[in-house]
Amino acid sequence: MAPPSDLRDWIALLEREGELVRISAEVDPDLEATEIVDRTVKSGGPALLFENPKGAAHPLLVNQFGTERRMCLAFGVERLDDIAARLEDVLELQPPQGLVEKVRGLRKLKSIADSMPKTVSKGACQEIVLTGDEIDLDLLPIQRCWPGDPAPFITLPAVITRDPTTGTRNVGMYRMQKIDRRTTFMHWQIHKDGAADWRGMGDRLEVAVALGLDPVTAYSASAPLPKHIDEFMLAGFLRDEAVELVQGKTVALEVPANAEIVLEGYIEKGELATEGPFGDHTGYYSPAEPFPVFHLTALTMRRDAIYPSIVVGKPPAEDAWLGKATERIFLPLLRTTVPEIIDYDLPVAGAFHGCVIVSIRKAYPGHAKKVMHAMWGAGLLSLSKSVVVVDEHVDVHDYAEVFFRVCANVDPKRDLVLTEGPLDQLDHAPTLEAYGGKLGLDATHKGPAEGARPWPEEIEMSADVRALVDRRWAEYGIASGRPRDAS
Ligand SMILES: Cc1cc2nc3c(=O)[nH]c(=O)nc-3n(C[C@H](O)[C@H](O)[C@H](O)COP(=O)(O)O)c2cc1C
Ligand SMILES: [Mn+2]
Repeated sequence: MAPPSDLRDWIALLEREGELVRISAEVDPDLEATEIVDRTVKSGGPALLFENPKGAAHPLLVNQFGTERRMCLAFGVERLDDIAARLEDVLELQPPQGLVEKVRGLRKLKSIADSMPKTVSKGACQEIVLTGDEIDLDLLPIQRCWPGDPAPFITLPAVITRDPTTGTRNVGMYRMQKIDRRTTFMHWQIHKDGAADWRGMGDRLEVAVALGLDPVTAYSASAPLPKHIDEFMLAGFLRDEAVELVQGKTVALEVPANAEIVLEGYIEKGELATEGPFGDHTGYYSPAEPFPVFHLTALTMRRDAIYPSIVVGKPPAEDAWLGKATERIFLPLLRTTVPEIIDYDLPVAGAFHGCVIVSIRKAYPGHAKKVMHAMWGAGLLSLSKSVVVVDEHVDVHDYAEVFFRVCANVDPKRDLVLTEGPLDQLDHAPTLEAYGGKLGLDATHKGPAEGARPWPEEIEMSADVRALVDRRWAEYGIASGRPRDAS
């Protein structure tokens, strides 16, 4: 099934699939909505459409991404790995051999060409245009998520900028603390592309913010692409349909035509103020710090616009599944430079940058250490605080098995790598902000060339005995237990 074409199409799909509940009771976007959402997310519950958020003129959609099933519905796939398979197919573009191959190759090239965003003349996102004094963020049910948050925060935006030097577009998801009816902060962390556009700005940097997109385009804003790649192109590829853009009303930026709401405006060079604290995805409040101020020049909307939000906090929260989508989608990309990687896992409890588990096809001494350094050199994975490397036959998603391998196979003196480098700006544990220690754990089997004694063999039952017990299982009369060999 094709991914939804806009937020309304997505809401209709969620409703047909029994994945959305409408809440007509008046609910306060100040804290109350968070408590409802947090309980719902942690019990694997549905997306919530608050039709009567207190004090606002528009409904509030939360938890659209909160389960694996909804994430798959969003992308129109059975399993998240199916998304990666399509990407892998394109990345393995080889010079075609015969005619059939050539036609197949052309089709692949076409799917890339068709992914480029295209400009259209009219968009539903501009059915209503408010400028100057008409702009009023109080119309929107912006959530104040946690008791220590000083103000409401826009949490699910696609923030659009252009590189002041090259002109390439960037789209990112960065929280925006509301300051007043026409002003917010822009939380561009130091390692992000949005922050690079900001650092390179002249006197003014124009910014557009799209809210309420089709789920794939909304996801793409959170995708850690290299700086020169437009996130809307990835969205077009993943949707199999180009993202349509319209010219902004007051900025020289294009915005998604299907957005529910668009905020247009600018950042003034050197204008910083104190943002935060914010109850963050680390499970702690990130501290108040200076961040740029965003001035709105227009607020455009669809008629009856729906405002989307996401609540982060102690994991697992809704953003877990945005992270898992990235983990799956980026595996083929990671493999283009580190082909020995079999699989990897970013545990949700590790808050994305805390821990990476990676399995490799080990071929030479120090190979696991090479892969650790590759991870610490790859895009935003470079912020990973710890990397655990296991052999190819270990299931990286089975944390009990990974723990077993770490305990069984690591000599801390020989197999730990302690180094340092950039860390997630939100991580409060390092002595300095955004920089500190990193830990690598080599839990692979080691050879003599790595200073190990002869490695013992792992225990496995022989295949013929397993087959025999499978055949005879009923005869033994054991009701419980694993009747058939699952390995
Ligand atoms: C719900 C959610 C909230 C996020 N909030 C922020 C934020 O406030 N600041 C930030 O720099 N990154 C934030 N991120 C991470 C960025 O969206 C992500 O790193 C993305 O790759 C940034 O895009 P860029 O690399 O084009 O800058 C958030 C991600 C999610 C899923
Ligand atoms: Mn980017």
